[in-house]
Amino acid sequence: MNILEKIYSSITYCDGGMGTLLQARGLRPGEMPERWGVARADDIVEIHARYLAAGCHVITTNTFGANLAKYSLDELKKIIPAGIRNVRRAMRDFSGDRYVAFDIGPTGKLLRPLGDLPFEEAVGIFAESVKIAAACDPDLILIETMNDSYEAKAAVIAAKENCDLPVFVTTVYDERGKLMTGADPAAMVAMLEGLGVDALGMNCSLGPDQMKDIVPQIVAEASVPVIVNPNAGLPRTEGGRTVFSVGASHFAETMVGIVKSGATIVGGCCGTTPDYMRRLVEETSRLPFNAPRKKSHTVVSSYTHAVRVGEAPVLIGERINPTGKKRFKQALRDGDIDYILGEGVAQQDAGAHILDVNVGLPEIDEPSMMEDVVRELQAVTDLPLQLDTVNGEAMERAMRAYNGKPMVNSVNGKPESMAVMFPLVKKYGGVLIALTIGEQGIPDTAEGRLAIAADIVAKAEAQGIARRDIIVDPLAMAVSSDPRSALVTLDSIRLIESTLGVHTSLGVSNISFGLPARDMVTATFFALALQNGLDCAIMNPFSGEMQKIVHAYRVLKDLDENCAGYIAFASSQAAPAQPAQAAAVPPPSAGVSQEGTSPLMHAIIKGLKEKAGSLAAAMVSERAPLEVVNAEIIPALDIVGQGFEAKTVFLPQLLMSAEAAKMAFEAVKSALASSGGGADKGKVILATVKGDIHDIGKNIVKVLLSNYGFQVLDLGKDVAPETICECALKHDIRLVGLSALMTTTVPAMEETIRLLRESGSRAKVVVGGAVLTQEYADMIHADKYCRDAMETVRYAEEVFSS
Ligand code: B12
Repeated sequence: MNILEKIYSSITYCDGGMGTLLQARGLRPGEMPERWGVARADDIVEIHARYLAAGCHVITTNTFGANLAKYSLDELKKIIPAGIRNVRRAMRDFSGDRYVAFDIGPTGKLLRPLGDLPFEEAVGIFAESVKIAAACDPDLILIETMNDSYEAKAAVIAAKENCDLPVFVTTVYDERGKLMTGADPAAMVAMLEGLGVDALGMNCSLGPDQMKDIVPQIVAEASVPVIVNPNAGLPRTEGGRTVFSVGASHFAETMVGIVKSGATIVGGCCGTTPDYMRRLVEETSRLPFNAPRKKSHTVVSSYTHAVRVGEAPVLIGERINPTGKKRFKQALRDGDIDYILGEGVAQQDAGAHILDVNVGLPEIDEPSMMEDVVRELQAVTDLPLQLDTVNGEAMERAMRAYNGKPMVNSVNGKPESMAVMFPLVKKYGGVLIALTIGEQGIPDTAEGRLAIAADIVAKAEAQGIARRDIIVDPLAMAVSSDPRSALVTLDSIRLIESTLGVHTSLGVSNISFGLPARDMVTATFFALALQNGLDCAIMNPFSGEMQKIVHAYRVLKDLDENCAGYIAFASSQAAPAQPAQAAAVPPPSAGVSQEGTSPLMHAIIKGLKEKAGSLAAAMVSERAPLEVVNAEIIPALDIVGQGFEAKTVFLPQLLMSAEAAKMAFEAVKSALASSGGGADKGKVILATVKGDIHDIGKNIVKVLLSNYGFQVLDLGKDVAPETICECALKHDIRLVGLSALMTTTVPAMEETIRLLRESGSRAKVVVGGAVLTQEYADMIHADKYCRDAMETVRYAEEVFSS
């Protein structure tokens, strides 16, 4: 039977760790394990054979790092075929269901916006490996150890575009069930199933004990088989060697619970050996097989979380759309993305759950603008997006760039529309909004609209798009021009939902077009639509009337535990200073407390670069520049840092905030008073220590020292102790300033001080950075600890005047 038949018929066993076994056979630190496939093929074959003997079905090739980011194409052409050949050789002596999994690990580089690697380059890197592997005929592709959902998406696209092999994906969760870049299991399942993977789950980083609570979350969401390949517990270092905390018996016993909770493809990762797998097979092979169950819920996702449709009203913010908005049109013409991002952030604050993104203007390049806006929006908001365009190229570029499972707005009943949108949804995944517009326009009866919806659903299903991934929009026309319009739409919602079993969405604002005091009509219509079963509304989240309806509706429908959301909203209404913004619906899932923040702090917290820059520039004309730094920029970053620690803020947001803080500081820099009068008071070295890339604080210190007349030799960030030492000796430096922001990099600071002293340098060392305290500074024998930049200037004056 082939691998797809196998995973739907019985528990399937993957193999366990490879790296740790190679180390035991002499793999040196820093040596590339994949090269052993060619140079030490017999060792690799023997390890594979031991896993086969233990009862494993899926044997992973030793090609984890075999990609263009680490090897030349010529070398890949040797390593990858050798990797697949080695598994086949090992299998010769074994019968039964055995499969070769071509293994793909991460590139080792961070994708934009976290790092430098563009998404399409990542796709290209993986594509080369897939092409070489596909020619050697493995049984499946296993994309594993992915800790960034975006990189996982790049790898899946590369696999799907370059071969027809089944694709399995496992990602790395932390103990709280989040990827490094923030995704929870529901978000990962939504995106990966949307991309059409055949099995998914988790591996590495944790042991079975830490994974057992996360597995049910994946099983509850997934329609495909769930893979669980844990480490042999958590690693620790003993005498320079990595050892793992869990033995084979405990591993296998814990895996029993994991299989019972629904995982059907199981194996091991770092630290596990053939013995672990043998015990695993012994303990679990007689357990009943929990065949994966198809789920029927409708889900969209962002890079952090999923939004489920059908439980409570889903609010889709309509403000990123040029229709009828002069300012927005101008922003599009000027390429003023920051304005658009601001609209996104504000709607999230006002309680939107999803953001509609429409940037269509005839005079602009819509595909490029759509792609840019989608990429940038994802850096400032973690809400799922509804991609809103009829332009196929714009839709494809947006879907590719999107890090999750989007809403796709829209398809209609015309064949040409379906021909464009269905293949895109099939390839990239998404929930498709189906408008009830046919060849003859919009029918004026509910039955007519149902017929179009039924036709779209049937044709989509025939193309392999699940019914749950279609939401019907029965359309609302202005009641001022057609008095029966609202009634027909309300009937359509009921009829379509009860007949087709799909969810519905509606742009509700249109109904009141042409009437005065539109909000009143729109909000009442919205309430009626909700009562008739409407699931999603494309609406203006800043409308107070709409907010009132949503909050009251949630209370009346028992969707608001202890009426907490309603009470918060009502009290915000009572406080006149804060209109609709105060109580989101329900409170935004992610973010940080922003109470009492100024507009500049808000811009930094939200990562709005341009805005932070212009606000800071305006502020320095009224306030002392250093005060802007100390009372605005640093506290804003502190708030983001606290959110990061509490796991409500994730790396992409942290990064955007850092960028915004830098922009703000750039604006402040030129205004910082120079009291040095161009004097050369002496040379000072500044550096952020080895292993640490935080440099905002160090750069502030640099600007101040320079402005006070010191010549700063800035060695940058992540600087080795030797480099600092060499420079200090070469220039006979009298003062070295070291910065460290992480507890883990304080030892590098200590090492630098030690080396400076040993080298005979006469430099005094001043240390700083958020993590340092006077106590730490004493412990590592620094001459001085300075809390901020101004204190550093004073100390420098002291050193050079003595
Ligand atoms: C911005 C930021 C980032 C940005 C940095 C961008 C950049 N170019 O600097 C990015 C997104 C890249 C980042 C990455 C990471 N970060 Co970070 N980051 C922060 C954040 C939010 C703000 C830091 C900052 O710039 N503050 C503002 C500046 C002005 O303050 P400051 O540096 O303290 O500087 C002042 C004084 O300390 C002093 N000073 C500073 N340097 C010097 C030097 C001398 C000589 C002197 C005398 C004085 C002095 O004067 C300055 C001005 O008054 C902090 C949280 C926080 N509140 O500190 C986390 C934080 C430092 N990061 C953290 C972590 C964990 C990380 C990552 C490991 C995350 C990850 N999983 O990848 C990576 C680290 C990668 C690495 N190897 O370094 C943790 C560290 C935890 C710890 N205690 O060890 C923090 C504390 C967040 C948290 N609460 O968890 N981060």
